[in-house]
Amino acid sequence: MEKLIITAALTGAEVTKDIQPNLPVTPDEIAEAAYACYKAGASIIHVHARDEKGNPTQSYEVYKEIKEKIEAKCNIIVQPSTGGATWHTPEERLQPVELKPEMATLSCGTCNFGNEVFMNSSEYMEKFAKRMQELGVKPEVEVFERGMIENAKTLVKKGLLNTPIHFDFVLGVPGACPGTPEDLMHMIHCIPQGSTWTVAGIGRAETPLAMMSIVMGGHVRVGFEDNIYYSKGVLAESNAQLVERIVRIAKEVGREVATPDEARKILNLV
Ligand code: KMH
Ligand code: ZN
Repeated sequence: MEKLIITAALTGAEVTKDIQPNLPVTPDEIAEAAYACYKAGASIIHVHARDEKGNPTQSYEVYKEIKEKIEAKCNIIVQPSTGGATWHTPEERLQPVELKPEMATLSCGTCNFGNEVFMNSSEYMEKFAKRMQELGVKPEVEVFERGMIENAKTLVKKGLLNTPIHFDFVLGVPGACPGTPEDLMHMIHCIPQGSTWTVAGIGRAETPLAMMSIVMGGHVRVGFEDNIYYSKGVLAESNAQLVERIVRIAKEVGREVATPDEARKILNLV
């Protein structure tokens, strides 16, 4: 089995310091949290930027500052979000891709997202995939619903997405696919052979789905974007604390954890 790639999704676009006081929001806080996660065993940082007021922004300049600050501390893979917040325009969402990061997310379909709609029409998907391909940015295909896997296959057929695809199953978002073990099993059965995949279980689904992935040869995403708690009713102290738990579980079942350079090889980034 390949070594385990752990992604830390530090901030997201929806969580606030009011509900998770340890949420990193400034570029310095994000870089510090990224470094702590790197030391704990993460090899990818999934980044969402915030403006000076703490609101989500897709500003090229803010992502640039965050990327440079993280890269000054360690060689972890920096993966900006192109999902942003539900109210960002496609043009805003695409801005961090212009930094030519090694990876960026590519959401492959529209779904309900809490009380909002997360819009990803074919037009958006094709535009985003094309730009990532032009700039040599590896997409992490975000899958919130089963049909999104088919949309990714369509992008491959159109020559806009290279194989092997790397999927991220984001399961348990209110309004989209739940995060039960059966849901994850079904997703895995539907992806093309040779694909790599990771799972981001939302809320209470985070740890059980991570455990499944560890034993099945998938990879794991944890962090405040997906889950702010360590256990029922107990807020996590830091993103790194959530990474540390995954490293401990992996060790217990004999799955080695990948360094950033090992993750680069597994994901064909080098
Ligand atoms: N914040 C969500 C609306 C991504 O990062 O690519 C979208 C999201 C996906 O978080
Ligand atoms: Zn995200």
